[in-house]
Amino acid sequence: MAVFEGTFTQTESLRFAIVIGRFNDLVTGKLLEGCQDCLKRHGIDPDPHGSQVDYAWVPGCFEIPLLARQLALTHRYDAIICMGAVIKGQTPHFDYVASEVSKGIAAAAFQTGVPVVFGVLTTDTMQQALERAGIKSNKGWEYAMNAIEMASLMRQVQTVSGSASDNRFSDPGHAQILPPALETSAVSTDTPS
Ligand code: INI
Repeated sequence: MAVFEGTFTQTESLRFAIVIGRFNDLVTGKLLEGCQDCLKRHGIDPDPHGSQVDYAWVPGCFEIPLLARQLALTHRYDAIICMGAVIKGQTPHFDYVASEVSKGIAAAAFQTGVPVVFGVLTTDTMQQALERAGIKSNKGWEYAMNAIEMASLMRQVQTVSGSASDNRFSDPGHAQILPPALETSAVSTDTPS
């Protein structure tokens, strides 16, 4: 009946928020540069004084989900890009932070109906993190691509499901339930065989 696929054109009306951890900012600063470069090359103005991208710096990855959810609840953004770097140390601290940030980012997306990109590096060493933040490749670029694709895809699905406000919550009190798009099958599919 239909194939929904995000595109990377017609980006001039898209709006994004970027949530980024200061912890390991040698790495996260580079991820941000890669992300901004990708946005720019796809016609999105990354200037914080412009109208397309807002930024929120948080102390570390543990704080990312709270900001991501809060920003998503404003419904000003087509997608939220979260970036951070969790690097293994001598203690189990890494596991707690990595576990909470991954679960929290997934929850923020499900609870709000807004795409939230998981742009958090989890590595054993600083070297591995740097390799993924510009030395070999820059994952920040990939995270921006994911955000553009999801933003475009969600707009298409929202158009088909009636109105763009269908799966947008303005009341944080409703934030614990799934967005309508996930509760009802808003996009009909063929009867399963
Ligand atoms: N935060 C990170 O973003 N990366 C890490 O590697 C990290 N480690 O390993 O400790 C880290 N810790 C800080 C944490 O995210 C919180 O900011 C802190 O616990 C205060 O809540």
